Amino acid sequence: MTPLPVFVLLSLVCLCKSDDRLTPEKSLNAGDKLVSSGGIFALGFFTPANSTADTYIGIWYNKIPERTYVWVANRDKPIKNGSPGKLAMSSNSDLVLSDSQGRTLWTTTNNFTSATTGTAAILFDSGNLVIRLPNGTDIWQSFHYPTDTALPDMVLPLSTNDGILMRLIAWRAPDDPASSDYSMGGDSSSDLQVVIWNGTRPYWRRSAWDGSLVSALYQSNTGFIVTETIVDRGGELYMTFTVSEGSPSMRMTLDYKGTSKFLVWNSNSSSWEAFIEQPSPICERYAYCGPFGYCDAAETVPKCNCLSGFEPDGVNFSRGCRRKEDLKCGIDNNFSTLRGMKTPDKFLYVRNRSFDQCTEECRRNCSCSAYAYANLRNGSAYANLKNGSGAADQSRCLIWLGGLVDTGEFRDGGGENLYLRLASSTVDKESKVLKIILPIVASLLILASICLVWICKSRGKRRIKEIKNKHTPQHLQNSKLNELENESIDLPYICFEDIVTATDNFSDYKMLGKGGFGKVYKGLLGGGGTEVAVKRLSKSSGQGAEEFRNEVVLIAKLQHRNLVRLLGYCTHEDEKLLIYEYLPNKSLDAFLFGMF
Ligand SMILES: *[C@@H]1O[C@H](CO)[C@@H](O)[C@H](O)[C@H]1NC(C)=O
Ligand SMILES: *[C@@H]1O[C@H](CO)[C@@H](O)[C@H](O)[C@H]1NC(C)=O
Ligand SMILES: *[C@@H]1O[C@H](CO)[C@@H](O)[C@H](O)[C@H]1NC(C)=O
Ligand SMILES: *[C@@H]1O[C@H](CO)[C@@H](O)[C@H](O)[C@H]1NC(C)=O
Ligand SMILES: *[C@@H]1O[C@H](CO)[C@@H](O)[C@H](O)[C@H]1NC(C)=O
Ligand SMILES: *[C@@H]1O[C@H](CO)[C@@H](O)[C@H](O)[C@H]1NC(C)=O
Ligand SMILES: *[C@@H]1O[C@H](CO)[C@@H](O)[C@H](O)[C@H]1NC(C)=O
Ligand SMILES: *[C@@H]1O[C@H](CO)[C@@H](O)[C@H](O)[C@H]1NC(C)=O
Ligand SMILES: *[C@@H]1O[C@H](CO)[C@@H](O)[C@H](O)[C@H]1NC(C)=O
Ligand SMILES: *[C@@H]1O[C@H](CO)[C@@H](O)[C@H](O)[C@H]1NC(C)=O
Ligand SMILES: CC(=O)N[C@H]1CO[C@H](CO)[C@@H](O)[C@@H]1O
Repeated sequence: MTPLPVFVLLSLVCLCKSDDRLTPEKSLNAGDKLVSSGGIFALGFFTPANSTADTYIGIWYNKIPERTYVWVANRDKPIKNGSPGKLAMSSNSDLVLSDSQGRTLWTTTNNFTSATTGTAAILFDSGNLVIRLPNGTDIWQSFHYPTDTALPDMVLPLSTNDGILMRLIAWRAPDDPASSDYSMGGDSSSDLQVVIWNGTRPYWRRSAWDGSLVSALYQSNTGFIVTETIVDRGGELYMTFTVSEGSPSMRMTLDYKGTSKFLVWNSNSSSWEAFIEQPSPICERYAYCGPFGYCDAAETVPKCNCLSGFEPDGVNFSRGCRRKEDLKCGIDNNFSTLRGMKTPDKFLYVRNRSFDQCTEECRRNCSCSAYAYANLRNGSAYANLKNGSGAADQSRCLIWLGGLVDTGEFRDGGGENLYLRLASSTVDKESKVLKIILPIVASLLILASICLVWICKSRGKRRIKEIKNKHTPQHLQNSKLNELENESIDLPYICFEDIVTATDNFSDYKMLGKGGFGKVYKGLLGGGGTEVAVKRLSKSSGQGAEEFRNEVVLIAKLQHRNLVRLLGYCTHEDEKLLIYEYLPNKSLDAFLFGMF
């Protein structure tokens, strides 16, 4: 017996087992797996723990001991009875999964009629399985057909031109990948919000998008940075999250109980740790306190409350709240401003309105109970929402006819103004009470503000000292940016040369991460050891001076305990830079606005 055939056989087996791609010539059979080039993800056949003999094709983390599936091809059509399956590339460049009897259980549908030699299905280190033509064009990718998991750099559509929105759909049980009733994705009726559904009923809802926080930096206690961004691709809106280079594995998943979780792999404890869960606590559930009611999660025992001017309708909140005083149509046009609110659901999105027109829209309709207004352009990457009647409409006038469900108060900042219609007598009564209390409060306030001004002054001096080499804005190129000075934000301009020094001329080894907005670098400012994270907006980000200015103002206003503090900004020719504090020990309890 010569050793040659054994060697050939062995090398063939090895090729099959370690390769990262399928071709028309090479299919995947039971026991084989594809492994991405860096060894991060694997694709192959699997049978879930505790399951019967059902077999699936899936993608999992190759290096993580706890088997974690991020994608399943044939979740609703398993290969039965342990029969060996085969995943192959058809002559028209589709992936086809078939069982031993040759029945097709799952297939991609690219509708390519001609065979193209050199086409391959490649598993990448991002966890994306891509069918790529020899000329480099991708005709299908698993990231466009997610199951229950979003991975970094995967984009989840919030609004698309064809109205087709992908949803994450939960597994039915921890060991059953079949589609359950829980799903999560953009709400196609408004294009403005993200919802978790239980069947067709909403289970959790994120506040309507107001154009603001389009990108944010979050830092974990182990130093990695998560950036969430809303990306505008020719009028279509996508949400995505990126993590800094060298971060542990992270994923966002909708679990079988309908809870969305951001999870990070902790290699010390060898387990997935959730750092964001929604809905959590229970009172974040959709419409938990009924119409005109909201839940106060800050109380030790979460408790339902009524919006001001309302009282509980009955002994408990099963019917929500009712007006203390009924509205009189045509007379009652007083709006009470509620600040920092989660916008309620079931709004009417009226296009192309100014703020005053929006007020009028609500005022003139007796059944209108509230309105809210935002300029979507105020965000740093404004989007052309579905045109309909023209391109430039960035207004977001929402009006509510009837009950306000699923609203709430953001205590940590964030949220927006909700203008609630109340009976004039209610408003009048409140203003009478104010007339008595006001003088007392006012005198207290004056005292307090004198103290505050004094404290702020001494603090401000200290902070400016911290950031050495602060220069006066001399590189500002246009008047728009000069307006930054007029905004009452105490934000230093940091000169470009200092940033170049701090980041070793934007060296790759200083890079913490990158995303659609650009790159983030770590640096030491002023030689004195102020560690900072520098966000260098890409020149192709399309972010103009106006958007940059808005973002700076916005972030400065939105300083939040979980948001990394903005220390300064810089512009230089067409460079735009934001300088954040870098605090490796900052805890990441929860997102201010949960991403999905
Ligand atoms: C492929 O063709 C089928 C039937 O003709 C159609 O339903 C499907 O949408 C097509 N897929 C694509 C990606 O065009
Ligand atoms: C690649 O080939 C496909 C089909 O032959 C074609 O539709 C596509 O436009 C090509 N892409 C590029 C970048 O040439
Ligand atoms: C499988 O069953 C064991 C014992 O009943 C249980 O501890 C484990 O959590 C189950 N695994 C899954 C994925 O359901
Ligand atoms: C989801 O809906 C089903 C049926 O409508 C219900 O039994 C279940 O309790 C709901 N789940 C949650 C978490 O509310
Ligand atoms: C919006 O309108 C402009 C011109 O009217 C057009 O170029 C663009 O494609 C439209 N966008 C969408 C999302 O329809
Ligand atoms: C794991 O342990 C090492 C050494 O104790 C520590 O430096 C590291 O921060 C820990 N990582 C996590 C994710 O806790
Ligand atoms: C609320 O009260 C109504 C009657 O007033 C009762 O039927 C219902 O069961 C109560 N709901 C809860 C959750 O206690
Ligand atoms: C209020 O607006 C809604 C929706 O536009 C409309 O159906 C309703 O008739 C209006 N009511 C009044 C009193 O104008
Ligand atoms: C948009 O930004 C401008 C200033 O940049 C501000 O005056 C205005 O109130 C903002 N509008 C909304 C609706 O947030
Ligand atoms: C928006 O309304 C104004 C009048 O208020 C009108 O001139 C303009 O054409 C409208 N734009 C769109 C995109 O409908
Ligand atoms: C407090 C207040 O603004 N009350 C007004 C409510 O609306 C009526 C009619 O529009 C006014 O007469 C009240 O002054």
